[in-house]
Amino acid sequence: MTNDTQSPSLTDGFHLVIDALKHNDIDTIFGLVGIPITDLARLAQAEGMRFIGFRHEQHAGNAAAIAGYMTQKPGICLTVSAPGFLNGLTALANATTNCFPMILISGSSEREIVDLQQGDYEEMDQLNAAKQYAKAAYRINKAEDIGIGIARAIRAAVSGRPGGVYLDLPAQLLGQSLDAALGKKSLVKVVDPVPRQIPAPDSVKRALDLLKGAKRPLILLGKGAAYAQADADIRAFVEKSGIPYLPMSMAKGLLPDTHVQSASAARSYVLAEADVVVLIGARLNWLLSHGKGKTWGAPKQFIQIDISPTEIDSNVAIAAPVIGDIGSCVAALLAGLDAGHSKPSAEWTGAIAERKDKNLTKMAATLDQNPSPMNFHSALRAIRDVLKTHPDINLVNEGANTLDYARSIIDQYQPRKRFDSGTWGIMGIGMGYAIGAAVTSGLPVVAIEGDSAFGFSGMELETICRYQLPIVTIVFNNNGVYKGCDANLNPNVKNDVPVTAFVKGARYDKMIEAFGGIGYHVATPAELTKALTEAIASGKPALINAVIDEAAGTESGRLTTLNPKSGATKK
Ligand code: ADP
Ligand code: TZD
Repeated sequence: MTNDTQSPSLTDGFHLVIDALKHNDIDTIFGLVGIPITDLARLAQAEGMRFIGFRHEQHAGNAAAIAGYMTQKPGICLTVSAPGFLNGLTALANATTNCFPMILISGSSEREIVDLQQGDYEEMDQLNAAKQYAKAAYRINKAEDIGIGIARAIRAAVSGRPGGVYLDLPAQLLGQSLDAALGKKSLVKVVDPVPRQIPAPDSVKRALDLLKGAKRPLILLGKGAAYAQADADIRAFVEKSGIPYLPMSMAKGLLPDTHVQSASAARSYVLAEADVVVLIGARLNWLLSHGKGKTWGAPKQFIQIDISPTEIDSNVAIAAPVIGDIGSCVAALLAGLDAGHSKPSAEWTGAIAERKDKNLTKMAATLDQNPSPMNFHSALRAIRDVLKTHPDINLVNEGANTLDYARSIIDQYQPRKRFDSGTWGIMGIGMGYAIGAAVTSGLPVVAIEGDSAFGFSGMELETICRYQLPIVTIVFNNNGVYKGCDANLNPNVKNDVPVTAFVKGARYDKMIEAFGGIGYHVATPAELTKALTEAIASGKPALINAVIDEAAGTESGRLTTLNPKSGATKK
């Protein structure tokens, strides 16, 4: 350890970093060791923190980000310089994009050599590289600044709109000594890191007035609403107002998906027909067709609750912005509702109920089929029925068809239990989010993964087995990206591999067996039910290789229209 030979009256950069994190109740670091941070990880462990070591920094970063989302405390990811930092940077950018609080801490090489570009080991100007992908980026150069630097990083990550923060720790900083008493005094405990931001009363009144005149109101809950941990008030607002609501994918479970006011099964209808829409922690980005066009049908007026003032009018005009933290804003709206709010008309709620019934009956018929080989629907039916009996399980989900179908078929019953590709539609979050969720909650995780999606983070199965985490990964194996039945288009190379194809009949279950986990290979819904039930009950790392019809699904799932088409695919 670094401090073995140190005089008791001295401390150093290594110790101060760990002391500063612990001083702010941070108890876990996700990372990957090497020069110059190996001893930092050792010290963290020696000081009673958990260090969860990964096989690739992107997944450590994703674990940190999801831990941040679950707890409102920044998740910490620790990496080495240049390449390790860059591997973590994708996760930092993804966290910022999704408004998850995390801090990427990377060691960096000698400043004088980096700045003169003299070719140091893992040389890179990391601070400047990070700036454009992070909410904030800082470097600490002096040991006595570690306390304030960590405080600054924490506050930047969690206050206002949460996001990813980069913290650069030059190798020589870690080795710097400082008088121990001075060091102790330099630590900073962040006071009120997530301050309430109370909305202006006139903005609340404007919103309530608009709502009062609505004939076909709709509430849209986004993952900002889930993040805010204002679950009781959000539920009370929905129920007291009587307004139908739609959850965005990660807001599922904020109210149970089986709630009578959920309009999920009539999504297209309510988006097109609503006249006043209350956005609570949801952005009008591509996931909501930018608030305009065919999806949104007739012109409508928006009430938008968000902590970030510049989110307002980002895509369409917002009639009633309410700026503040969701807890305070929803509480204010709720208080305002008491004064003579009338519930939406039976005509509106009745029309929605009718659509829901029709769509649910149609979906039930599709789900009840038992094609051979299994398709997305029959596999997801089996999973849905098992998960119904485990409402507190964390669900991770990525892929194209696997993501789109699972999102609509698997119900969530509790808040902040669903973690998916999110705002970027990124592949590769699977095992990182699963590990982050398992470590943070101490509860089991089921990760439903397209076979392509799984491949991005598959090596973390070793991490899952090493830490014996209760994670069941289900790989929807249809032999390729989207589907597995594309043709070779190469006129010059006979039997060339189609661009979307993988090895046919791959046995992903064998991968986890290599690390001592339990592998299952299933081809029918009944086998899937049995394997999943057993795997969850075991509490052990498991992987279920679920064989799915390689012709099922569509290219890019529900995003087919986003694909520009070339001559190659047109013929
Ligand atoms: P979704 O993808 O579910 O639609 P988004 O990630 O697009 O959700 O939107 C989340 C929004 O929530 C962001 O605009 C963010 O600023 C906002 N937000 C996050 N946390 C809070 C909070 N505590 N209070 C208010 N707004 C928040
Ligand atoms: N790379 C990254 C980082 N993110 C992406 N979204 C993609 C590539 C492109 N992509 C998608 O948008 S979905 C997907 C890729 C590669 C995988 C789809 O195949 P799958 O899922 O096997 O995971 P389905 O369920 O079989 O469609």
